[in-house]
Amino acid sequence: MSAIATLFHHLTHSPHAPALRYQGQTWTFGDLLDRARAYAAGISALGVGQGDRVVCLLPACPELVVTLLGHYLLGVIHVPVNDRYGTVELGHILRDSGAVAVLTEAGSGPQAVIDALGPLPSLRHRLVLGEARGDEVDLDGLIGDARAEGPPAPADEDPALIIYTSGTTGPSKGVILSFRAVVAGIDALTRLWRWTPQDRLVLALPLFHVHGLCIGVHGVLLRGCHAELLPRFDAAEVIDAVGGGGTIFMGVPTMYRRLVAAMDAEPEAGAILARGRLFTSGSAALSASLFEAFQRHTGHRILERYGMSETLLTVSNPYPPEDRRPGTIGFPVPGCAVEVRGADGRRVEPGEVGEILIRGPFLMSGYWGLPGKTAESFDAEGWFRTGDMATMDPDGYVVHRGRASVDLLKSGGYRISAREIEEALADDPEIEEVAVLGAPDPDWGQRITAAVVPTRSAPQRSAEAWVARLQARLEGRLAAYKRPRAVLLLEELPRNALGKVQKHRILTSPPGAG
Ligand code: MCA
Ligand code: AMP
Repeated sequence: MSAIATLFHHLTHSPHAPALRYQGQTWTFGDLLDRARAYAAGISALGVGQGDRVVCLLPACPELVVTLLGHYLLGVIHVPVNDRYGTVELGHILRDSGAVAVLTEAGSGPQAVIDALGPLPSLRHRLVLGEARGDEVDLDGLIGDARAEGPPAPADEDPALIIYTSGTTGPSKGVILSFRAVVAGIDALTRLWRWTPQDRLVLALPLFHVHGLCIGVHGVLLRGCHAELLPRFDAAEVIDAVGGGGTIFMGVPTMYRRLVAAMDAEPEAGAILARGRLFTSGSAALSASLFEAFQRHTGHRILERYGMSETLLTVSNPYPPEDRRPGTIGFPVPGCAVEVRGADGRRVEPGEVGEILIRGPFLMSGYWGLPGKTAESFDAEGWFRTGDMATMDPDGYVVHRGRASVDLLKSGGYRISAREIEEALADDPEIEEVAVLGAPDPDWGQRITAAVVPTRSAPQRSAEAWVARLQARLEGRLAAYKRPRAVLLLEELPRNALGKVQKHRILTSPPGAG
């Protein structure tokens, strides 16, 4: 069966089964498919077709899933984007992807950001959920009586999604994920985790990254289960949703920390979460102490796994709870090959640090419009270089040991390019030099920190006043979670003999700290 047919199996064969619950309303697989076909007919009539890119800035809601499925029916490439992005991030993505249409909610932040960007060469249609203005197209009006019936079904190797993600250099890159990759990767993972049609997923993750969109939405489609969709993460709402019958929850460590804090405050919440079946964590490292605190409250051993936009989910702890080992990411997911290799290309011995390399059907097709960067990210044998460092326990469990580059940060589970922030700060006339780094933080994993060398003529300011200045200068340009929360004032940046900034020295022994 083709990848698209596999993905649409429950949509076409289980039309009466519930697929989503959102704000008290249930959407069956049949409802989603019916609306998706109508949406596909609507955008087709606007001239949007196979291979075109449509940027989706809708918040997590059923219409987001409808538009995703409508795009899949036509072979239109769905480009999910963080709805908190500012002009720098969104301007880049709209231009780089050459999107012909963009989806936003009426009156939302992204709508204002796009207004501020002005006309873009490729963008022909602004589709709006809610009341349309001027030449915008109202999504409900577009979803008319016509139904897309028989457009050419996308081939397995056709791109399904382009997911923009941060790199170590400059602006974000579009990761192209084919139908084959998404279906193979999520099918393998959700089988490993024993999802069944009886499961109800409590989905409180953003739907513009692999974690929420690929595992969450595609997992529901592939396994025929049912998601309680929450517009955003809130510990109390997650606890209520598990109390109401939710069986699976997936989160980033920051979310688990908040759940533990809620249970510390109200221990009955632990008994409610105990009713769930499976709790998974990923996107950033889960500490063993957080694993233990969650187990103490709920009896559940969180299943930690590892993934990446470019590779989908490739390493996971085993399903049997007693085999889930805290502080590790587990074993290769069936169907893909994972190796940890040293700089000399040899597989590491237990305890030795090396880079995680991945090969197999879950890998991206490449970076959008960047054949050179795509080629650089694979070695001569076709292994994808993740840039993640790891060791292996003697019995094969993989332990994540951080990133090779100090320029790629993780905060709240979001991947962040230090360079993107440095470039956005470079036009500050009162900054001589700036380096952005991630300071360890118990809540966010890493706290975005700017090491600033002020110009000689800059007025004297405290570090707090600098934080306020940087925040204000980046407002509207970069998403809030990328704006520095701390500033270290330095007289100069530490450099090596070749003049390269040595970021690792800034947090440990900043030279001339003022
Ligand atoms: C938000 N705030 C922050 C940060 N984020 N402060 C410091 N560091 C941060 N990282 C601030 C906001 O500016 C705001 O401050 C206040 O916290 C509340 O902001 P809000 O956005 O509402 O935060 P939140 O809703 O509490 O967000 C926390 C969160 C969120 C729910 C954990 O970060 C989240 O959804 N993360 C998931 C990311 C994710 O899905 N990653 C997957 C990619 P003020 O009040 O002052 O304005 S990784 C992936 O896909 C791979 C394949 C994988 O392995 O999974
Ligand atoms: P993204 O491309 O946004 O999906 O982020 C991928 C990155 O998240 C990986 O390269 C890792 O650095 C990090 N990551 C994902 N899962 C884990 C995990 N379980 N432990 C540590 N880091 C993780």
